[in-house]
Amino acid sequence: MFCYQCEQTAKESGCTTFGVCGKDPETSDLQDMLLYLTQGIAMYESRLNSMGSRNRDADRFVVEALFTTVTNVNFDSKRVAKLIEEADRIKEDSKERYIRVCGERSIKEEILGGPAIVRPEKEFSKLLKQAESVSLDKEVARFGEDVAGLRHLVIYGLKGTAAYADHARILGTEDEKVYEFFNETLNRLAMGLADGGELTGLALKVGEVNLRVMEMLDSANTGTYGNPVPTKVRVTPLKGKAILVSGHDLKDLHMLLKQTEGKGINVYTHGEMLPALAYPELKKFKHLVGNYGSAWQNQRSEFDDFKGAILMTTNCIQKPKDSYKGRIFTTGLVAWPDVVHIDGKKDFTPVIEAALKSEGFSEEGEEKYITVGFGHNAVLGVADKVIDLVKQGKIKHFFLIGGCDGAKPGRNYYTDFAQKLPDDTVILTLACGKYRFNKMEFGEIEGIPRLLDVGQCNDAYSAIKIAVALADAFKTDVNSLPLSLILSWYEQKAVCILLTLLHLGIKNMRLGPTMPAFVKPSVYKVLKDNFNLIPVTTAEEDIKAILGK
Ligand code: SF4
Ligand code: SF3
Repeated sequence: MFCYQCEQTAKESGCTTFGVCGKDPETSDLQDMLLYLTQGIAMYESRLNSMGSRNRDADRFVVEALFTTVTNVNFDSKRVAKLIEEADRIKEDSKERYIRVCGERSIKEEILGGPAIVRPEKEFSKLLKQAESVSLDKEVARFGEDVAGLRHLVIYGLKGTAAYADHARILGTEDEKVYEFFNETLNRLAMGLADGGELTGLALKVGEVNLRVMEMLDSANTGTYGNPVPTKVRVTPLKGKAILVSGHDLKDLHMLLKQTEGKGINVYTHGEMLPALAYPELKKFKHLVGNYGSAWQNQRSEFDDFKGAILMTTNCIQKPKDSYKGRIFTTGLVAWPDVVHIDGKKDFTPVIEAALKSEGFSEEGEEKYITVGFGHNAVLGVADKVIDLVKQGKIKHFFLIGGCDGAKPGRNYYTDFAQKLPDDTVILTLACGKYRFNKMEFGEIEGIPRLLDVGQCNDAYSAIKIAVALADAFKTDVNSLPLSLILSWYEQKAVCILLTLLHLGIKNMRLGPTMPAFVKPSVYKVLKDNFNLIPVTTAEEDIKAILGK
């Protein structure tokens, strides 16, 4: 196995014997095999697309396959092996279509090799050997570290974008151009693209397409569930039976809320599901009572303590403890071996039964609340007031402190940073990294809360809209605003968001807790020279460097 796609990677260079995330070598290699076959599908589909022929099933499969290989999504080698079978079937279909369409148009078909012609072995042990032969370290051997690193930057960015495209698709929003981009990009990589300049351009293009995808997801979420509104959210449990819903998929939560209505079960959000509590069509369910726990890396103790059933809708899942293995469930693309997976029509009866069988909370926790729901609509609704406060010097600086959370000790940086900021600054935050400080008291500036929770990681789109609106109001550009971006990354969604911000030309961002292992020094130099992307140091030093005090 070889995997260095996340921040947690072993020795900051790569997991080679077992994933720090819990991914075993078998699953890791099979995921690389799935990625390889997906490139094969894309090789045919990109050619078909340029001839005006499309196949939505193949397009959707490409996106789902990429999302499956994101960190902390699928740990189940058997499920990945099934996807490999499906990939093979789709690829052979695409190939047939390619030959047929070329024939119909009297176009000479290209003789394709590599991923386009590989057929997965039928016998599992042989398949594993075959998968090993296409694991991503082979690219390092073939292209050298720097070029392979750039190719992987593109692939990991695509994986993140695929996750958002899949969420948007689930709510009925798709874009042909986006699918074409996935096909074309995977094709270029499969054809051996090795030019550093072109790869850098392609990485920024991933950022551009990701912006479009986040916009699609934003309109899918707000179009279906309404615009988030500032909402006081309880963060301690209520007495009674309970279900905890984690991950990013709002539709799963909505379906579960409908299925649990009137059943005497309280539903709580966990991790990245917290922003769901601010959507009008979700918060109207009285039994959606609040948030429990914090970010994904604390789940093993928090799920252990939770007195009900748990539903994982997407990443990030960790190896379940035996104490709750019988009451945790997965759905969608997230999976863990031997954990009950709910698919098809999403009948959540097993989750409901497990909740009713569990003891539930015997008493109420001490009342505690936080406020969420500051998406672009809510913040831009008070834009005039915010602009006035800036003009009067009452708000001196904005900080976007956002991104993924993780397990490493260095992540206290983000808590320190938020805590040490002067009172005349406003913090925008998003994604699960916010749990480092979202239960702290920051107060208000003339009625505007100093801490504004913009939403999930994909709501980076909201943050961008807010920044652009502020820049417009001050007749300047985003880089000239009194705004600093302090980002934390962990998995590949953070990679595509970073690429979006770079595509927008945003400079002077600070990134931590460490630089990605696949961003090699030569690539980092390009990012430093062109965008002044800076690694985080200490909260004191960085605040001083930004504010001069
Ligand atoms: Fe290692 Fe991260 Fe890959 Fe898991 S996803 S195997 S922790 S690099
Ligand atoms: Fe967190 Fe996994 Fe990235 Fe959506 S839940 S941000 S790490």
